[in-house]
Amino acid sequence: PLSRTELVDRLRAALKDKRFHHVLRVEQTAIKLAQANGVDVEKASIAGLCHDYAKQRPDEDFIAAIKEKGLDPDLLNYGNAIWHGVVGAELIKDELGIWDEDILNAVRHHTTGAAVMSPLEQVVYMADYIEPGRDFPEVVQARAITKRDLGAGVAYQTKQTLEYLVSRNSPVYPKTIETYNAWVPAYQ
Ligand code: DGI
Ligand code: FE
Ligand code: FE
Ligand code: FE
Repeated sequence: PLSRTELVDRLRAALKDKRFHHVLRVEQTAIKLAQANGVDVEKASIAGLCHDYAKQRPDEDFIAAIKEKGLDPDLLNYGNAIWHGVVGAELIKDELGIWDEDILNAVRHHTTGAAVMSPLEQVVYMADYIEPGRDFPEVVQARAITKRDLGAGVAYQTKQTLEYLVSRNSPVYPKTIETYNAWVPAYQ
């Protein structure tokens, strides 16, 4: 397997500077959330570093991977926002040699969440949302809630994201709605 230094070099090469620095902040935030929640810190580091590995790939790469790997054809109705996690995990497996399914699921679900998420998946989902470079108004509350209760943070982000998508008339990927139904009513 690649060392952390080798992984960082691969991320630096794959991403523009701004995105690369986001990834480093997500890693550090994921490590802290992992320590606070009894999650494997090395897996949190790897997943945090890799979660946006595919973000700057051309659409053709994702379309080819969806077809070649027999992924859900409904994915073709979405775009980079959904593909870079779900399809990006396949590219990470092939190109970075990361085979750990918990890490790959954390990448797959970092944008949409999922009805069932392991503690590592929750850590990466929240680290991406609350890393110190994020500055939308709700992030202050998101950080406080997540520090108190990781699952409550998942519910908070899921509700905010759905409200944001609906307010912009954006298409909602079905998994995002599944995440809402599984997490938000439970935390009322
Ligand atoms: O890759 P990042 O910018 O670090 O963060 P992310 O992977 O969480 O992506 C966030 C974007 O994804 C944000 O603009 C909202 C969008 N998004 C999340 N869920 C959905 C979605 N977009 C669509 N169309 N449908 C969704 O269900
Ligand atoms: Fe992302
Ligand atoms: Fe996110
Ligand atoms: Fe991200």
